Formats: sequence, structure tokens, C-alpha cells
Amino acid sequence: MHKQTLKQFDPDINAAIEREKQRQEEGLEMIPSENFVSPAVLEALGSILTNKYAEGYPSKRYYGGCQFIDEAEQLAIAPAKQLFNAEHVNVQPLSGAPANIAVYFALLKPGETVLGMDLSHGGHLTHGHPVTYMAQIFNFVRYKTNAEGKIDLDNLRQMALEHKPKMILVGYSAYSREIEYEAIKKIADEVGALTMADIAHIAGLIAAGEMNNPVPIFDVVTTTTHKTLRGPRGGMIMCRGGMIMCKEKWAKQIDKAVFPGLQGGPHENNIAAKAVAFKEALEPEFSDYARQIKINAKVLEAEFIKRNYKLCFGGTDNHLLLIDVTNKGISGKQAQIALDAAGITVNKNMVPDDQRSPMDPSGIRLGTPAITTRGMKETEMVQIADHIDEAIKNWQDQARLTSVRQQVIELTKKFPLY
Ligand code: DSN
Repeated sequence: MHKQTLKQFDPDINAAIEREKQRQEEGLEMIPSENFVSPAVLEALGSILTNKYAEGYPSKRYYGGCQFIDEAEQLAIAPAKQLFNAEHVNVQPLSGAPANIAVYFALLKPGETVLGMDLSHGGHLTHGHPVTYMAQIFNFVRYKTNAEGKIDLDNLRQMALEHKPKMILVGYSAYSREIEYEAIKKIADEVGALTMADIAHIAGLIAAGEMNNPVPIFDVVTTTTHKTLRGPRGGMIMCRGGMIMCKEKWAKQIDKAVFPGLQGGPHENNIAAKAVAFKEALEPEFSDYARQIKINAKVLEAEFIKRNYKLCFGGTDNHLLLIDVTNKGISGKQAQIALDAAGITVNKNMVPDDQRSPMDPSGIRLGTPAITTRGMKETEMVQIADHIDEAIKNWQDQARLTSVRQQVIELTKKFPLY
């Protein structure tokens, strides 16, 4: 049967992969939700586990021949529990969006109200943005950050008292500050709301003890596994379970919502790769890595402030920076395009209460997880801030952008990817 290599059978796809590999090697990957997995994670991801159907959960499958799949799935669940101090973990969500959707269906009835962060203030599409189907099913009400860039807890409490939500949802994709889970839980308890945190962006930082952990505090926590956690593309749900009856019911409800409620057969090659990534995250080196992500982000913060950039939320406590670039006479889209030409990958992004459109917003979002994986530290951050500044200042000058690109290639050569 299958005898040909990828290159022999499909040279076009092979070439696309090789070109993307070169792009990753030669560029500075600064989209804060991206990272580079280890060769071990890649190996598990590309393994023969992709051949197997295993609908159900370990030891309760609808298919025969699942004994080794069960082992692999348990090998993902155990370190995940350890990393986050979780009582119950579901590692089957295909990614963050299905994880969030499964939780909504597990814990809410159609029409019930959820308080979630406004997208332009750092929230996420799947937290009830009007363009999503979830917004047609549940009643999402949006809270915002205050003028200092903090989550406005007084306003959140007022909104909770007014709207009586069934759930308060925190966790953000463009918000750069720490989250006070205890204070938010107190508000939720006051109005009898459930608490959900989506820690997709900061899961690796939480696992390493570099940011507050909502898992022991909140009712349910979702995450992706491929951002700061540096695993394969996928999702995960954590909640309390075990001893307390009603909480155990949630664990069951959540499992049922993932399968059969929302998904079919789990992607077991992906789950095995999650297991590898979680094992890696338990190693002491991962703590050093997570600490360096934050140090690098702080250096960038200082360098951009020095260069008169406008940092949303007043700066960063995590891995990302949201920068309003309009004071530099450029839009977020123009900045993204210029930086692309300079070999620096970021994404255009809305800033709080942005008056521009999502396709051409005022800001750019950038982060340090991927460049930190390459081994870059404080010295390189200063250099990178210079490159970004030069590209933004000279966004209409192709020769200058090409010159920055050459400098970026020289820099990345010193930090090979694989
Ligand atoms: N798309 C991810 C991000 O870039 O933040 C979130 O889902």
C-alpha cells in the first residue's frame, strides 16, 4: 500500500510546507497565540493514532481496539490535572471554540444570560460576539475595562446585579493584565452566577505558576493547548469533580456536552501530543520558559513606552502587548502589512472602544511566547523593538522594510527553530 513519501506523491503540498517552514525559520513570530511545538509533540501528532476511532471516554468506548488509545488519553489527563490542580479534565475538545461551546451547552439553557468581556477590550469571539451562533442562543451581555485598563470590578458588580447572569465569563485574547479571580468569584456568588474562565492565552503561564490560577476557584475553566502551553492545536476543559455530588454532575454534564453533544470521535493523535506537551510543561525548564516570556514582554513594554507607543491597558502582566499605533500615523492593518514585509508577524487588532473597523483597526497585538521558545532574551527584545519601530516609521518605504527584513534574518539565524 502507501509507498510514496509526501514529496513524491504531492510535491505541491510538500513545497508549501517547506516554504512555511522557511517563513517560520526566518521570521519573528510575534502573534501572541502562536508557538513552536517540540519535535516530540510533532512526532505524536503525526503518529498512527490518527487512524483510530475512539468515540466515548477511557474504558467506556463505542469501538473495539481502544486499549492503547485509553492509555494515551489517561496519559494526557493525569499531567493536565497536576499542572492546573484540576479535579476533572476533558482533553477531547478539538480546540478552544468547541470547548467553550460545550461548556455553554453543559451549564446553560437557551436564553440564559452570560456576562462576558467586550471584544474590543480583549474578549474573544466565542464569548458571545454578535456574529457567532452562540449569541443567537444565549444572551451575552458585555462588560469592559476602565480608563486605567483594568477590569472594572465595580461596574461588573453593578452589571451582575442588574442582569442577574447565569454565568460570569472571564479570560481574554487581547487583554494583557492579571485577572483577580477571587474578586470576580465573590461577585458571582453574590448574584448566584456560575464562573467560567477561558485561559487559552495564558495557560502556560498559569501552569508554571507565573499567573493566577482560576481552576481551584472557578466552576469551569477552558483552554486551548497550543498557545503559551506550547502543545498541539487543541482544547481542554477543567472543572471540579470527585467528592462533591453537584460538582461531579458538572463533570458528567461537561463530558456529555463534548461527546456526544458536540463532537464525534476524538482526535487521539492530538490527545497523545497534548500528553507530551503537558509532560514537558511539568519539567523545570518550562517554568524558566514561562518566566522568560513575561520578562521579554516587560522589556518590550519598556522599549515601546520609550519610543512613545500607546500601550492599551497601560502595559502588560502577561505575554502580550496591545498597541494603538494610530499616533504613529498608521493603522493596525498598515502596521501588520509593513511588519510582514520586514519579516515580523503580528496581527492587527481592535483597541478598547475602537472607532475603526475590525478589518482595519487601530492596533496591533504582539507577544513573546514563540520568540522565547527560540531562546531569545532581553537583548534580543531591545533589538526587536527597534526593528518594529523602524518598520512602522518607514511603512511606505519598501527599501527600508527590506533592510529590516535582512536584519531579522540575521537575528533568527542565531536561534534555529528545530
Ligand atoms: N485566534 C486566537 C488568538 O489569536 O487569540 C484566539 O482564539
